[in-house]
Amino acid sequence: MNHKILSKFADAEILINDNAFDKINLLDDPVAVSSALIADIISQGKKTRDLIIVSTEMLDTFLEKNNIEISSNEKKEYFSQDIDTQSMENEAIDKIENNLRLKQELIDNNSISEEISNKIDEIVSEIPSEIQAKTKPIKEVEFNFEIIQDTSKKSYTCGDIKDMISYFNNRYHRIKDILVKRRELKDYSNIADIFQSKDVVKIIGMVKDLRTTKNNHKILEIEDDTGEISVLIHNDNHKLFEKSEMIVRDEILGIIGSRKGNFVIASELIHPGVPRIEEKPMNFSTVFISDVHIGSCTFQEEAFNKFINWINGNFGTPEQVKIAEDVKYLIVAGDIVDGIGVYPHQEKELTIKDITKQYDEAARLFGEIREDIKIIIAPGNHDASRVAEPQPAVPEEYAKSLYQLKNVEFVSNPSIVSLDGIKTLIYHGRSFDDLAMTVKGLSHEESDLIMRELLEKRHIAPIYGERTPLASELEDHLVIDEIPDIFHTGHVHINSYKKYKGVHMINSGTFQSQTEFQKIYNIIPTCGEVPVLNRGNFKLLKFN
Ligand code: D5M
Ligand code: FE
Ligand code: ZN
Repeated sequence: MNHKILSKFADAEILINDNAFDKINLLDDPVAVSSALIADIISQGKKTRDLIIVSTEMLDTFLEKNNIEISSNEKKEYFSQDIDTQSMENEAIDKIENNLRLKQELIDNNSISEEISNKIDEIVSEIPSEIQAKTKPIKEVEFNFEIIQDTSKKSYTCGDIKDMISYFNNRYHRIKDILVKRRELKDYSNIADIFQSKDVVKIIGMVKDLRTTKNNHKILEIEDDTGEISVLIHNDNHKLFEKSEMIVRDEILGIIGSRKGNFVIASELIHPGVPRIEEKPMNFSTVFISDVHIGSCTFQEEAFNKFINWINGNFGTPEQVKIAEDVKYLIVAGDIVDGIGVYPHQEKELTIKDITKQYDEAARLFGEIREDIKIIIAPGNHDASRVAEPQPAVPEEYAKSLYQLKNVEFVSNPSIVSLDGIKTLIYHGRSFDDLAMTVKGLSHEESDLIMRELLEKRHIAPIYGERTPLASELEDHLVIDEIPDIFHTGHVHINSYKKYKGVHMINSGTFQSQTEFQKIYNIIPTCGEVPVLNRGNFKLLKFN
């Protein structure tokens, strides 16, 4: 009996002092009381790494609260079954009878059969009902988490020219499918057919090239399956000209205009666009971070530790602690570690110069986070995944220790996940560099404007062949087929938030202070500022 009680506490990672242990053994049902006491401690929010020692004082309070008295009756054995410790399943039972929280984890991980689940319930039900009734129920978190789109295992390209053709064809047709649903473009024509018509022409094409004439008009070279045509945007048409400033090479759009010889004079430019989406209720909180850069000299560990303490309910104002209690999901949009050899002479700026050790340190830090939060990790350009986008999930071979954390899910960059029905598009944000460089009015500081453009263009990285290396897959995985409820990005190291047509567009900043590289580009990071969607309301919590 004694070893059973001790192992109960040990399994729950709770210590018990000698006097309290002796006292428990004087009770009628020491095993049942131990189970109830452990359940009570856990239900009060014990964290895995909290050191809890049951003292006689604590035991007395518990006994008093539950009207349990010490009597000299014969001790009863509540767990009469002989547990076969050889069997893996029964070993699980042995643990679970002592730790309801562990049971929940196993259920969450789908690693528990119905039969075992029933057995556990049976064992738990043997705790006397009067004690059960007085014990607070353990917070059982039910996750309705789903990976809707992940490209980790879908990368088949061998880099052939054939792949390039099918890549662009796929991109064109997927976005065209969205455009043809636009009322204005229902009666569009193929480019090859417009030379017969004189009046209004409507075409859907990819921007092969664009330039500004010496008189400051804009010319787009537009291509579809059937041909090519030059489209002129006259600068007298101020509104249209302004809109055309946002157009980039390789995007797909609809054009309405009139044909003049071999030109189309545009009167309207139509993006695939974003229909307003209806807001869905969220009865939980989701936390968004990115660009932690663990292993870098400029990683702000102190701020990150404050963040961990907050999420675990141990730091912040009462209002902030209340938000922390609601947290169910934590999304990490890339650059978890600083990586190795990402830029020249990076080693001078690293505290950890080994990629596996960087992920070990990440596992240590993320492992501090309470286990009833699901952590979803996508890679960034500093992570150990291939750099070409779509980037497969952080590879297990470099991040074994991170993969050992039970509450972590690894997804590709970009990816789409459903958090209890809230569709979330996660993208690190490398293409922001290209858009900020190419488009007047777009900058790293205002990534919300860039996110809006990407949604309007329905593509994560519209410009092909610039700084963002794109893998020419047979299929274009970067097309935004469906509008998400949340669009979460990172990379620029500057927080931003905007709600656009009902979509929460969030850039989660960084935990890295300014690097030498960022000094040159005058990038001033917002460090340790963490966006949270608290039951649908945006909050920015500061840990800097
Ligand atoms: O990116 C950190 C910051 O540096 C972010 O603001 C983008 C900027 N950055 C990174 N690479 C480039 C290039 N090639 N051009 C311009 N700006 C860049 P990180 O991915 O964390 O290094
Ligand atoms: Fe970064
Ligand atoms: Zn980055």
